[in-house]
Amino acid sequence: MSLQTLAPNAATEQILGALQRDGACILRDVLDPAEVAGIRADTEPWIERSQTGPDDFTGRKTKRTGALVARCPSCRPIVTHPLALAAARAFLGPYCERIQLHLTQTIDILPGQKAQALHRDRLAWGGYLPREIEPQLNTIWALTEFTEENGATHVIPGSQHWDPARQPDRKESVQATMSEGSVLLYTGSVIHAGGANRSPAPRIGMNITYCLGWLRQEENQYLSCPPEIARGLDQELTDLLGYTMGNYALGYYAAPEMLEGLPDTLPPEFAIGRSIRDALPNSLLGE
Ligand SMILES: O=C(O)CCC(=O)C(=O)O
Ligand SMILES: [Fe+2]
Repeated sequence: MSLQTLAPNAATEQILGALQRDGACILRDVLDPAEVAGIRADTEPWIERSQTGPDDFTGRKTKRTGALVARCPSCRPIVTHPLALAAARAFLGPYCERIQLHLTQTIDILPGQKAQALHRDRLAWGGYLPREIEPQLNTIWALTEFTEENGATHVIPGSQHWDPARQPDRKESVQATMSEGSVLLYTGSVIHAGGANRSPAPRIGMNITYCLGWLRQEENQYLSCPPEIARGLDQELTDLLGYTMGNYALGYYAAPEMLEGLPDTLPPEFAIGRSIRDALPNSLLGE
């Protein structure tokens, strides 16, 4: 068994087919070396200052670094990468009106780190979501090559379809080996884990994940990228962060004071400096 590796110009339907069958697939060589180098340079000082994990799951020899939208401008086009967004919108579209950004995190697996416990990422929401709902689609961008020795992600193809009681065995997994600049796509339901790093150098991946617009985000995006920073970013990105309505009724806030002639509840765009006219639907503006 192995994961499908697709070309960067793969059609969304092809990606969706692979995700439905295996729960994961690789898109090879999506970023060019200059883009990877830019992200490495931007993230390096933050990774440098990050602590290793406090437990076995996060990894005592693994550094995790978040808030990448606010901290590292070169990560922003990756969050809105058309390939990843098209896949996420197609995969999650049946369950929501809007998708949102769930997590931004570099995962720097240092030499000597043991393999992570196999898991499903949807456990972030506990066991409350019905199985028929796919809540999450993940990307992990290879900022170094991913090899069997340095801890390429383990994935158990097809495990998203398993009976929840079935226990996974690492022997059933394959490793997502891939070149620098490639990306692994995997669902919130497929069983996977970070690998052991038996090499002398770090394995660095950038985990950018998306979820249904009506769920709570793993990384609090309003605190990680507050309005002062968000107001300078592109709308596609701020929509993903959550500075927009999740649907007609989801995500408004009460303005600090009544504004002449307009309702005192506002869509979140207003907090990042978009005009009321841009932020409110025409029906409320009487147009
Ligand atoms: O680092 C990896 O390859 C995967 C990490 C992971 O699955 C997680 O931390 O949830
Ligand atoms: Fe995971």
